[in-house]
Amino acid sequence: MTDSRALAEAFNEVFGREPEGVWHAPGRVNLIGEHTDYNDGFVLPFALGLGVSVAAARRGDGVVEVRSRQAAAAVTAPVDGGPVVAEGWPPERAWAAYPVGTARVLRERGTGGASLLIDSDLPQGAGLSSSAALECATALALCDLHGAAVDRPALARLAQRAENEQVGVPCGPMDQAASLLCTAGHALLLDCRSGLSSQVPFAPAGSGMTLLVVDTRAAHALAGGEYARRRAECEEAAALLGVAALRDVKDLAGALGTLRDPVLRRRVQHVVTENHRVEATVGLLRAGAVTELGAMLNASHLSLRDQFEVSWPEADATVDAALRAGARGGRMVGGGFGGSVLVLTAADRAARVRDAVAAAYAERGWTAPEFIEAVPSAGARRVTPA
Ligand code: GAF
Repeated sequence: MTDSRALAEAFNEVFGREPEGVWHAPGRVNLIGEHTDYNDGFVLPFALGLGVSVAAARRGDGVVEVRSRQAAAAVTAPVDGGPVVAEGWPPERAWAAYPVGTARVLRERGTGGASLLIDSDLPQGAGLSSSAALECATALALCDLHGAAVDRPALARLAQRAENEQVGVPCGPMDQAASLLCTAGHALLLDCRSGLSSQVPFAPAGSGMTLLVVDTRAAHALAGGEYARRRAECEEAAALLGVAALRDVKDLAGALGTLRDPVLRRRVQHVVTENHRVEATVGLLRAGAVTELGAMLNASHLSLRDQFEVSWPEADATVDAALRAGARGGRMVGGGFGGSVLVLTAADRAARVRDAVAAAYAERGWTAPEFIEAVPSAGARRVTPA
């Protein structure tokens, strides 16, 4: 996590005054439940120790001014604007659509202008929700600064709306909820229809296990058309089956018999079975059977690869090499078409697994992957003043 004192000093240099506080929101890894959130289903993410920090101070002129330690451009925009996506910002300002869009959506809850300095230790494009972390850190800062009382589930929905309406990315509710609602030592079981969530104890190290996040270095982009196409296919299948969302399919065999289109059948097969895998995984976690999670991760990966068709070559090669080196399981995480893989391994095999994955990339001439040890960490919070 960013050093908050250094960030406050940098804020002072940039804006010529003290920030009123520093806020932090983490990135996430989804343990299981992929492409289920926008089907009203279940997800089980946990927060990473890495994330986005924001030093901020109020402004009285209805303007939001954002700077980032990872970007050169300074962006100033009125809080009272329409969707950022309609304003055609140039690519070098694209990152600022997330905080500015969040400020515009939160306007309806009584927040106003602010100066924001952003810092991130999350790799971008690695499928670890750097955008949601940026929205959530901004949202929390604005609410605290302007005294807006918004509970965390509602704030997560507002941050998701910022991404949908302001940035134009049709993501589901998982990532913002994970960033705002996760707690250390737990995964978050979220029912994406009701919005209700519960904390499921999850401490892999306590069972002698390590969770590795492998950044495959194949950057993913949610705005790309494939994610939107998967959503549309799921909606089409639900309409043909006469249900509100694929979460409502109770008879998988019957549903597969009804649908003629083999593509839609594959999509339904994934979503329905993935929801069951979330439930099974929660059962294993509650039983303290962390070592048994590998089978769930492997089944999820095969389903995402073959039924939902969102995996990519580096992800498949990572899972394959990790399993050959003795990992218990692994799967792609996030929207797909690039990003990261989650690998579960006995802690005393982790080095061997890492070496095997790195060797598989070197053999193929791919850019070397990055490894992060994932420890279920705390959700978004105000860092200073404490
Ligand atoms: C991305 C989206 F932002 C989430 O809402 C979710 O759909 C995920 O892909 C797939 O499970 O992270």
